[in-house]
Amino acid sequence: MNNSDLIVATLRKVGIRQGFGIPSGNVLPLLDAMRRGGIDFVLTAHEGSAGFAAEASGRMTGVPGLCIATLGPGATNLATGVGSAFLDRSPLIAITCNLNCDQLGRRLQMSIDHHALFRPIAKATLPLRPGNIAATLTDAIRTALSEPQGPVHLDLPEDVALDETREVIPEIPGGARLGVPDDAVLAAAYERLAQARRPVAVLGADARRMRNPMLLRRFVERHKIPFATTTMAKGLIDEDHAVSLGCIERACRQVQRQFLRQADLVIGLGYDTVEAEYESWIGEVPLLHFGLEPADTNGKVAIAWQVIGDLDAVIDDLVLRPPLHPSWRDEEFAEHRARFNAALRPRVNAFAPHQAIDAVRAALPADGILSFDVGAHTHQIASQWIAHGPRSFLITNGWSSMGFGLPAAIAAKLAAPDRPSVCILGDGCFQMTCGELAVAKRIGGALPVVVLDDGWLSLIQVKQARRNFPIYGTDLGSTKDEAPLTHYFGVPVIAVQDAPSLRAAVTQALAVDHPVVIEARVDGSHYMTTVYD
Ligand SMILES: Cc1ncc(C[n+]2csc(CCOP(=O)(O)OP(=O)(O)O)c2C)c(N)n1
Ligand SMILES: [Mg+2]
Repeated sequence: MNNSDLIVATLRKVGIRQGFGIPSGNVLPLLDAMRRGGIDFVLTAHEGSAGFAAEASGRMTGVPGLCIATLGPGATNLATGVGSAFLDRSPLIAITCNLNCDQLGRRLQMSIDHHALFRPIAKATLPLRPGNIAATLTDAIRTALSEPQGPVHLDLPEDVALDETREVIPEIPGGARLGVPDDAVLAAAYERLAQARRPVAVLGADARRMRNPMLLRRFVERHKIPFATTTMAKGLIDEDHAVSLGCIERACRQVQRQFLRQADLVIGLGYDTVEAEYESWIGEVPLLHFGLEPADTNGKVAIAWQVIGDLDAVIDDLVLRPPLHPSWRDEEFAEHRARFNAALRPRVNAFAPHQAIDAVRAALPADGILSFDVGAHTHQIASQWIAHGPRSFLITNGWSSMGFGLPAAIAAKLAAPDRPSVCILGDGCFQMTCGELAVAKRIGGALPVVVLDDGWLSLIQVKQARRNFPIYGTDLGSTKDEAPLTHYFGVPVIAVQDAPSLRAAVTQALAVDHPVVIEARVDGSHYMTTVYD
């Protein structure tokens, strides 16, 4: 057995089934060990996508995602995806392959200091060296899975990859969870909660880490507390719930802020400020923060109490305490939702993004997975989409990088092949990652890829207009009057100009065994009012 075999056997024992990446000569020993050792290598079009796919895989499965790249430019490309796992807190192992040990640090083709590159965007960056492979992998896995979870980078010189080893496959560590807070801390939190007449819960990204997200639902139901979510926490409680308020800090955010500021207590549940800092929306309302880390604020937020610890244990404690009786009227939530939904769907004269998003939602079954990308469409989707369950709504909001949507959809297909999956991309994001369609085709299975073709980097164009900058450098070029392509890399294309055709196209594309690009030619004018209200 060589060190590559040891690495593959160990990662397989962790539960890793795929690694995403692009090979080079230096990667070949590891690639061949993957072939022999039962970890599929998924060749992507760009290493950034490999990182995003691995990140999404980590989120979907709870097992660290794996991505692989060559040195230098492979590593810098990969870094974009690794950064996503860092700010969005997903377990991930990123391996860069390298020159031989005696060449490291010299001025040689493609060679840079990988550890310096990954240090700011990984929880750890570790060299793999002979005799120390099993211990380094154990350390990496434990670190990636310990709260807050995140990426670990490993550097593998080619001679190390090829060296024979007598090391044995190690026992696989779990991640360290946070402790359970003292009774007194939990009791004080409940007491503070019991004083509130109009409490609102806001679920955040770290609540996704709960082993039992049903506790969140039990909490809001037992104490009759309405809940909103951040973008990444959508679906942890079915948003069709009677006390659901929807997503905050996205399209029509002012409607949400107005409601939240009527509260007399905000309860942050797994709230991670990387998605939206508290001070941007909380106003004067006091905060009761339950998190994996203390709330990061600008010092002006009225923090009533904080509880840091294992979220399952903390919320279970709140669920077991006597029910509270806030003074909300039941109708207030439905009234608010109606107001929010109406604001998100202004009257339009042409096929609009909000109509397209509703059409896709209508075509995707409730248990389906939506992956999408970064732009004005993200804001609209986050506010408008109804997410019914955990792990059904894949987006990056901490890292917020264009290019996430399509690789995430590919990873979701691999992680949950039986669940229907749809991907929505802005046309700018599509231009950045359309090569990944070839990957989706190789993998097979239905994957409607809906491109919201509005001809603009709309989010940036809207910002230009709102901030009185001339419109410049944001025009992608309209394709409205051109016949659509018949295929990208063998993936067929359907062009649609209205909501019923889009819904029908998605339904049709969900029934075949290959990806389909659905070009939705939309007019994004309403973003000007919905995205920046
Ligand atoms: C890697 C990266 N580069 C730039 C940005 C800044 N940015 C955010 S949204 C956006 C425009 C995206 O355009 P498109 O995909 O067409 O979506 P739209 O805004 O039109 O919905 C840009 C350039 C980013 N978030 N990530
Ligand atoms: Mg666009």
